[in-house]
Amino acid sequence: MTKALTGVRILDFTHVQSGPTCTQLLAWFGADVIKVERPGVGDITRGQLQDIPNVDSLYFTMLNHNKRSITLDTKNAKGKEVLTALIKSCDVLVENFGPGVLDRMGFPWEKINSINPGMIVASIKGFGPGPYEDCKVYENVAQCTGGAASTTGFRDGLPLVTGAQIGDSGTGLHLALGIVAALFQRTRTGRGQRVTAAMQDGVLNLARVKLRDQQRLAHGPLTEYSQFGEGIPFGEAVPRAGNDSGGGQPGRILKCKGWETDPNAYIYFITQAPVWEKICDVIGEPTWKTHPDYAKPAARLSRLNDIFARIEQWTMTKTKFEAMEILNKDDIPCGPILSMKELAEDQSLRATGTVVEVDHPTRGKYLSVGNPIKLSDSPSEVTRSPLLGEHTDEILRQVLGFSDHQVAEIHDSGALDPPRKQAAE
Ligand code: CAO
Repeated sequence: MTKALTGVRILDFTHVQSGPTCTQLLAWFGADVIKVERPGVGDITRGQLQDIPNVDSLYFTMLNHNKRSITLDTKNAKGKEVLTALIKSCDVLVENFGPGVLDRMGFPWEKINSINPGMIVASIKGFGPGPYEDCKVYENVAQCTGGAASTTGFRDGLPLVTGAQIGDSGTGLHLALGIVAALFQRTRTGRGQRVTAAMQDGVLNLARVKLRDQQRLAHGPLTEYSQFGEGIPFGEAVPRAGNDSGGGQPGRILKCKGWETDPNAYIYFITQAPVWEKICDVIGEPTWKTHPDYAKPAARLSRLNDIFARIEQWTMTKTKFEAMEILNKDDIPCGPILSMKELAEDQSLRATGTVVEVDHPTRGKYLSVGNPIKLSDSPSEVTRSPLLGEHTDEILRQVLGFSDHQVAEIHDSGALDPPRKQAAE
């Protein structure tokens, strides 16, 4: 069966997390992703956070499914020839090197464009043009500079980063969309183009509602924030709002049965206005349906702490799953706080392929997150990540069409060998 991106070939120069997330998605949609790695070293994540000695880490395997790996020293003269051949044979080059690396390698956009005018060159950098454009950036730097950290956490505590990798994986997702859009435009123009996604921009895009709130501050306090009900004045910038909901409906994380020993025995509970009367019935406060202090959303705003304390008295009598079942019958929006252990064991996520078991020749079986985007006519199978350089000869012969003699020459040139260490002075 053909897939959405069957026939698209990607020259994958990505490493660590942000870029690999992007190319993994493209591979799941059917693109042939050829990951170019440094001989002997490979993507640095192969050896990071290793749980089993000398085996590709889960960090690497979970970000590089469905790809092929070729090792190539692109600073070697013959290596540059092979890279040029790869540029001619691929549709898209994806990279997330530090600023200026591709230029220093001898492959600026103009050169790539002259080698293959149809090639789309997609890049992730930490920042767009501006004062920080030369900086190297990792996940938490992006979360901090993109507005997420200043708006995450509790008002009287430190800024917080979130466990969801919105800087790396979030920007990888943005880039993937840019690449697919550029591929679509190329069907009309025949031309390649540059696609860039800066991690700061990606995080700010995901923190868009907080820029909304920044502008609302000029017109008065943010009434849905707990601090309004607590009578604490707002400053010049959007404050951290704890677990307050980002929408217009107040929400909180509340304890459930077992919270004393289970760190995840909690539920997110939203007091959505249209179901307020049902909430009153469920928690055993039917008089609140008509009481002037509780009946209307505006009246409730200054009493949210008391209201949620009362709701929590009720949630503490139920497990998070019992509460979810009861509340959902009445369309009361809520969500149990699910641990990674619970998600790993969730059979419905297994059934949809969102959580998959993958077999790897040196690591054995492990769990991964499959393609979260489902296409009805382009199903995704998750296949294991490649070993370092596993497909080098296959790519040289089958993709680039090199003869035995040429392949031998490439081997002899040192382009496939780890760079020799410089002798100590
Ligand atoms: N052959 C020969 N050299 C290679 C090579 C290959 N196949 N692949 C990479 N290299 C070389 C590069 O040419 C570069 O050399 P120079 O510095 O001499 O030009 C060198 O490897 C280092 O590249 P780098 O700057 O990308 O890597 P780093 O480890 O120093 O920095 C990172 C890593 C992530 C901070 C940086 O790549 C970056 O800022 N990327 C953009 C933002 C990003 O994606 N960050 C998210 C990372 S995930 O948290």
